[in-house]
Amino acid sequence: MAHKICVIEGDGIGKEVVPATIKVLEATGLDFEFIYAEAGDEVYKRTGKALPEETIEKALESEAVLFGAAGETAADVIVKLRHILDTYANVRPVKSYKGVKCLRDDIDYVIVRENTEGLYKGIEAEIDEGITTATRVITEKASERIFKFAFELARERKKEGKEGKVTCAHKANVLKVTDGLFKRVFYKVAQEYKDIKVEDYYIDAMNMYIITKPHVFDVVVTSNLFGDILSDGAAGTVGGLGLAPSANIGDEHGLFEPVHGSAPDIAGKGIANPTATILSAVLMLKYLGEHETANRIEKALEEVLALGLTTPDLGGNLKTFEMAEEIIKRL
Ligand code: GGG
Repeated sequence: MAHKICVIEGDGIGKEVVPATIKVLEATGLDFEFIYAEAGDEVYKRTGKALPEETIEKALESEAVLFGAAGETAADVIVKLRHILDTYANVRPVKSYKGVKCLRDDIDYVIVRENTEGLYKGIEAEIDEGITTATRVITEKASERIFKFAFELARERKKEGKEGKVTCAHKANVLKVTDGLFKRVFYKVAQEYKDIKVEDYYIDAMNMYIITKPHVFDVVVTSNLFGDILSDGAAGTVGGLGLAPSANIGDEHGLFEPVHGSAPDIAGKGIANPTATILSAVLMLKYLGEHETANRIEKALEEVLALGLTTPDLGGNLKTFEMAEEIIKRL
């Protein structure tokens, strides 16, 4: 049976990197039914709704969602969609590829970001003129499930030869109540995973360590906003946002998207790097149980990167679709 995938290109370069990724998926020979849906700044301007009901329905009834990029309406599109689908774990691999200028060539870890609460819960208010607040929500329940997810992932990676370690990043010395709870729950859950090493760092120090010793990490788990910021910095150590994929995983749904946004500075030029979206599709295929096809795409992509057949952000001179074509040739 065909895999039913809801495809939301979104804004800016989403309209370029997603079609290039669809071409690669179609070339694998797997059977897909792509259901297209709209969301983002453009549909908001046209209809007054950034995330139309029809899009939500299509996302809910698909096996997985492939998303491109959000712009100004990110809070009402991608953050909201993650909440609706209850995709509580945002999985952001950080990996160095041959042929790409990276800080080191042995970086291979995963940032697991709690996706449903923290400061991205969206509880903001203007309590008086010139005085605004945002409420940071950290619950025991959501913390427990993200830590379990991180520990299970570390176990899976250990089977593949990785160290088997989870690093928790927080700011419990300042955010004593919210991150106090977060850190406490981390060590409580760790008790159930004696086979996995544990450590914790303050988020500011962690921000330095992903630059000074990125090779020592395996699974890094953190709260929503910290994870959003940390993962962009981490992407910078392995070639930039053009190479950073992500998976949003819940118990019922999976949503896959590049870490980058709509990149209005290069949108429409046809030069956006499709790698992050193609690697997000690789994560989607693994989620769908299509491991052989996922590995085939990643291997072809690795060859293309190693040969320098890339878009200008990585020093090449290919267009978005030309890079996708090079991958297709090697599938
Ligand atoms: N494809 C991811 C995207 O569009 N990112 C833009 C953005 O602002 N995202 C916020 C977030 O990842 O929480």
